[in-house]
Amino acid sequence: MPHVTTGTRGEQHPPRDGRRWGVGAGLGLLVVGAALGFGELAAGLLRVTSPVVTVGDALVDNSPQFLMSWAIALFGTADKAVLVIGVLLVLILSGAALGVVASRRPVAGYVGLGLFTAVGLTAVVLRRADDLGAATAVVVGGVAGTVALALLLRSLGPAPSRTQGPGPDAGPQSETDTDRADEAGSEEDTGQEQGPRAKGDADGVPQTGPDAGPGRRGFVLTAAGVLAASGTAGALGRSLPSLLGGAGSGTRLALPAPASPLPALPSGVDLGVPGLAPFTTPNTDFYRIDTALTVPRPDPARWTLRVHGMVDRPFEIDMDELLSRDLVEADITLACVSNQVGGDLVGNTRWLGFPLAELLREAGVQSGADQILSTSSDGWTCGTPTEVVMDGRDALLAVGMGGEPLPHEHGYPARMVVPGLYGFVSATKWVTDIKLTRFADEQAYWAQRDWGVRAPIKTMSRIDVPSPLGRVESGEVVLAGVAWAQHRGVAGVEVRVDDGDWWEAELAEVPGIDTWVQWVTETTVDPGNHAVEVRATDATGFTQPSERVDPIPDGATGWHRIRFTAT
Ligand SMILES: Nc1nc2c(c(=O)[nH]1)N[C@H]1C(S)=C(S)[C@@H](COP(=O)(O)O)O[C@H]1N2
Ligand SMILES: [Mo]
Repeated sequence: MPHVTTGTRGEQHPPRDGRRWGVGAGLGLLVVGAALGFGELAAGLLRVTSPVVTVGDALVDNSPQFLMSWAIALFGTADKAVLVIGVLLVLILSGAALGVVASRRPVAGYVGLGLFTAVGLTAVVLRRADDLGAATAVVVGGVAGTVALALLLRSLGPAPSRTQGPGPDAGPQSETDTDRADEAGSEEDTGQEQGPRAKGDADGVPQTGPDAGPGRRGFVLTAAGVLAASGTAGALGRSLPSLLGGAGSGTRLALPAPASPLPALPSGVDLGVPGLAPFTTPNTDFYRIDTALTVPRPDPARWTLRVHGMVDRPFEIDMDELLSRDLVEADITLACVSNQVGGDLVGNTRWLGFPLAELLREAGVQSGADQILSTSSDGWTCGTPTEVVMDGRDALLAVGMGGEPLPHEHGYPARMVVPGLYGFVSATKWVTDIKLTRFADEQAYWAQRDWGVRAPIKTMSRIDVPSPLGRVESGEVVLAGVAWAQHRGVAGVEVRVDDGDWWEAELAEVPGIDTWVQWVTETTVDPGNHAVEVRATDATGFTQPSERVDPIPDGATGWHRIRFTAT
């Protein structure tokens, strides 16, 4: 590749301020890109969580409670996308700042990169995520960023305020690469430790002789080389897990038929009212709530569940053995404690799994072990009252949902489901560990964050039709919705319009007491604005209170009220 020294360098040194800022910011972004790209590649090769995700996960784990509830309330299932965008914005801004500073004071750039690396390593420690491998990925990213910074700075030539090279005090980590790259007078030396990108980058560095600041052309070429190398590394890292097969690859479990299948759902479960939530929530529409930034993908071939703690016979069970057991089916409506009155963090389906109580009986639960502390493959923990799981209800170690293996988002290859308890105290997805312990001795993830400890699902009802603020024709109007009181059953649903008298809605059929029930009724309204309210009474005779209570710590209460307009 021919490299020509242009005669225009004079006007570039020093370039105008705005321009220099722009170049600095661009340089910083390239450096951050190199760190991320190669961090991603290392994570892919080592099959560990990528540095960005580790940092995001650590943020999720350690963000204050109010921020988490706020994010869930405001963004619902999109809270993760918002967090990722936030992390990227911070990276872009700090990367640009790092570049601007580094193009004037290189040492500061290396120190900045060291800080980036330190943040990543802190996140690894906080997450205790795949420890050594994840840390290695962070360090590889830091080294790549350092090398990129050195190459880019050198291609820029001496900075105006830079009277000497960065010298031996360059940056707290990966000194070797940095110093070598910076002190080296020739491309051959810098290329030495750069692995796959050595060629591209070396090519990008113009050979303009010892005294010539390589200038704009050199910078552009180096920048292009760095960009190409980082992009390739990042893309490769992202696609490696599926290329290498195994965990996360396309192969899905083939589920056996249930040993004791449930009869088909009664046809009367669905009233077929347009706009009303279907009795069975399709898997693709099922709400998703968890703390995982990237969906964990444990390999079913290597999956095991360990049952231990206060038990007489601790054991471990793998997927082959689990699937060879007599599996049962159960219709259960799952609900999230964060669901607001009228919210949609609730769904119903038919689950396939092995009774949790039987597993625990095999292990022999010792007296006093009042908590089942379950842990997911990504380290989330959940505390479930032992007596609830053992009381005869259909608490499952589930492998199937809606006639299919669990979708990855919903806990593949195995999760817990306990009818009557909010998900955060019962429904561990990607579960790999069950420890019998005492509530007094150990606290699960959300309990540590001031949420409830024993959290039965509260009796609740929701209006789906008309839609909130919807328009309908005056005259006969259909009102419909769902109500739930898992493991107690819904005895009745009452409705009132414009604060008038309550009347009983008609209930659809249900397969049991663990699911929600559809309700429907009709009324006549004049043109104008109207309000509908609903309240359910469960089979214990308890009627939903009107008092509005926030989801934290153990579930919202209040009557769902919507407004609509009749024309
Ligand atoms: N591993 C793991 N399992 C988890 C969670 C989590 O954050 N991590 N969240 C729980 C919560 S709060 C709820 S409401 C349910 C939601 O299950 P779903 O996403 O399948 O609807 O999963 C539970 N299981
Ligand atoms: Mo939840």
